[in-house]
Amino acid sequence: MKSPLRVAVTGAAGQIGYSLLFRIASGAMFGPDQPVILQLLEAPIEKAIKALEGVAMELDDCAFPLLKGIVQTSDASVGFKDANWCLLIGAKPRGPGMERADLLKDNGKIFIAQGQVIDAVAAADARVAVVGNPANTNCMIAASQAKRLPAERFTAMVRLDQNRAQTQLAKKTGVDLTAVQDIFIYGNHSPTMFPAFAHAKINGQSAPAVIKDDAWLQGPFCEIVGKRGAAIIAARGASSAASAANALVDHVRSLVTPGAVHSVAVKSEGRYGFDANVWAGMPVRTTTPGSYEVITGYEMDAFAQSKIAATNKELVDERAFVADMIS
Ligand code: NAX
Repeated sequence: MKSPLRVAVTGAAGQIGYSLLFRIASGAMFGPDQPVILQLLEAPIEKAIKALEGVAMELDDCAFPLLKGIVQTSDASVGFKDANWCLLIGAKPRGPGMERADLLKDNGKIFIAQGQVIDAVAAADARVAVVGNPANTNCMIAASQAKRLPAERFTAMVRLDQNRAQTQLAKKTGVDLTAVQDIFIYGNHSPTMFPAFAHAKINGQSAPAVIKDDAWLQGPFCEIVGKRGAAIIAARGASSAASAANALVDHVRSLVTPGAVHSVAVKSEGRYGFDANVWAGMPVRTTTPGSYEVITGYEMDAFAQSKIAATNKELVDERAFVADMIS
């Protein structure tokens, strides 16, 4: 039997946490032969701590053979201790009338503190995946605090956007979902992100050649994917939770599966028109478990370049809002 992986999850009693933890414990994230210890971190709020107790009781009641321990804490130095994976979901939501700059700064404080503690106490091979919004910039902030862990270990999730785009292309063409490949998300996890449809394949053929409707691809397709989160809030009265948890399972599973090709927000080295040192969604190929290389060489036409310029501008603006915190 392999030794257990320690998986730290922040915001563990939140709605994404509630959909996620049971799947990690069942083996969906790290495989059916990989035991795990869940280290659950919540905000030091009585209601959240109490809710976390209930979640831990339910995890116990599932009798998952792979679940070898549960830590419940509101102390980051306990939650991240020796963690191999740190899944950062907990974040401050945008309140009524709150300015974007204030949201960025409030979350900046959380991610600076967590970045420092992770760097100090997590395992030598620790990997960090950020979901809490604004995910790309929160990830950049956490990574900025790391002196021991390399920046490539810090990724943010754009997989939900990739999954949404894949499904929309399959629905449009009436093919099975698995016939749609190589649809990658560039940029910010926000309505500005760009699903690069020109490189997607449907049954091995170029997606635009199969769909024969560039106006739909450039307009409604990009809009449906970009505004899907808002559409779910409008319909459900709450933000995406199960699909976000599922996307995080996919994000990590793909990152530990050599050869997997998928969209991840990673530190930009200036490729595809992104400023260096913003965290931007782009296609990666997993090399060894937990490590990846950016797939280079996709040609961007004028439309793609303009979309990337817009999402890059948003990332650069977000970075400017928090520059004084991370310098
Ligand atoms: P919830 O409000 O249900 O849960 C968040 C939990 O985090 C709460 O239990 C809260 O007590 C906890 N928390 C807050 N600050 C904390 C801290 N400093 N340390 C530990 N725990 C803390 O939100 P939920 O629906 O679970 O969403 C969580 C985050 O994911 C939000 O920021 C949300 O915007 C973001 N999302 C990101 C997505 C993505 O694709 N990157 C998609 C889904 C989701 O919108």
